[in-house]
Amino acid sequence: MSALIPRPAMEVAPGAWHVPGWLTLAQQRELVTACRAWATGPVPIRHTRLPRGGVMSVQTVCVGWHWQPYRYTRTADDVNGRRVAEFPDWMVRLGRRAHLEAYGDEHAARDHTPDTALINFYDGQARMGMHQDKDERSSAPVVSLSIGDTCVFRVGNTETRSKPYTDIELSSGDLFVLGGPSRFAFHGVPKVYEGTGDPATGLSSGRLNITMRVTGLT
Ligand SMILES: O=C(O)CCC(=O)C(=O)O
Repeated sequence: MSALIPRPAMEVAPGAWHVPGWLTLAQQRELVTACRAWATGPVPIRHTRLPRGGVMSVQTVCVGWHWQPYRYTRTADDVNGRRVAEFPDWMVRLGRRAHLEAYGDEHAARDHTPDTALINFYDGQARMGMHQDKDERSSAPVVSLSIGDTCVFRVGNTETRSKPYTDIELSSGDLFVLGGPSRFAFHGVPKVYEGTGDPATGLSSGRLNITMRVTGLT
């Protein structure tokens, strides 16, 4: 059996940290189980409709607050009108640990209180175009966890969707935190490498991404 060798965190852009292999296999399995339950209800996972009529290629389910383009609501008015699942305390603790891992600031990590998670499922064809996460009223960092297939994650700049940007690979168990000067940087997922995930995570195919955010809403 090979030992897991911790790899160092890397600052990909100012305030944007990549921590490869942050989640253990057991933690990934627990997250997959939780996400699978959320995907069935109270609000089922779905392809989000875009204001101009298109649909996103990823499927999304939310906890805490329901996201649709430009707004967060407690009820999923564009799906079945039901209130989304509560944001669990264990996820707040996970978000705080991720914050501490990225920035090493115990005080700031204790104050970090995510209240929503967007759970995205990518099949082999799904992609996410370059966008900014700016529907939150808070500039607290966005914590992102990846499970399953490896993808190319593109981290750009705060001004345009195009260059300069940096492409990295996010693999199963990786943590990525987008905060500080990069909090509102454009970012996206131009490619998923189908079939690269380990089914031992509980995900037999595809890629799961969980972003925990602070909405700043009450
Ligand atoms: O799937 C990812 O790694 C990124 C997801 C993302 O950009 C988002 O949910 O806003």
